[in-house]
Amino acid sequence: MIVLSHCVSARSLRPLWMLEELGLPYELRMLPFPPRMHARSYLDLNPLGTVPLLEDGATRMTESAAMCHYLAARHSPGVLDVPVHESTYGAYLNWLHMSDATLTFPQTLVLRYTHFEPPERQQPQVASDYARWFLARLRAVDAAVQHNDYLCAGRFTAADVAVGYALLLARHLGLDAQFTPAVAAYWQRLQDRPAFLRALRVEQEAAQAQGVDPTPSPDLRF
Ligand SMILES: N[C@@H](CCC(=O)N[C@@H](CS)C(=O)NCC(=O)O)C(=O)O
Repeated sequence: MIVLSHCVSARSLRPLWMLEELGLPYELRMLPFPPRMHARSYLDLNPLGTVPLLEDGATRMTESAAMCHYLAARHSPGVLDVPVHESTYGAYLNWLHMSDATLTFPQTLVLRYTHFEPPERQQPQVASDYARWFLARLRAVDAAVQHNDYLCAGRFTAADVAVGYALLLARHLGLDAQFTPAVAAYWQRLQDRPAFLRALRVEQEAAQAQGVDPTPSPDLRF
């Protein structure tokens, strides 16, 4: 049984959404955000204190985009996964890595320096610079979905889940109003997916059932 440690609407939504797309059985372990402050015992499992943590037998992973790759390759070869022999394999890997290294990364600076730091440590200049950085990097997504429903391979893949989370985070940061029409339409296609909607419902129900604050972690203010 796969066990996923998750905070509401954190990057761990990527593997949760994948699990729902794949219809796999899993256990969802909800944590208050940030776990390093509110669930100290979690550090025994993941010394980084970050979510997600995915445990699958002896496999332990702490990178959300890698989990999308892993779950697609293991459980959906040639469907949510793009195999090595397909011509768009390189593009697929590029999107998976870009999703966190290029798209989510600048947003975490916006989040931190506008919402998570106390007022005296907030950095409006850093936040606005990295919001602009993020929106500029979205040009790659805009170009890819101008004439295609999904990012690569002519179908919905794990890369769309990984990049889709960056678009969800942008919504929490109020940056979605600046999406281009093509990116906005792509984001709407992702949000309409039954598995995406199930993932959002499941995390709320699990938070309530496990006594964890159901507020999406990007909406928390410290
Ligand atoms: N690159 C990692 C980043 C993981 C990460 O930083 N997760 C955030 C939530 S989105 C977290 O757990 N933050 C809590 C902390 O830094 O203490 C991934 O994509 O999974």
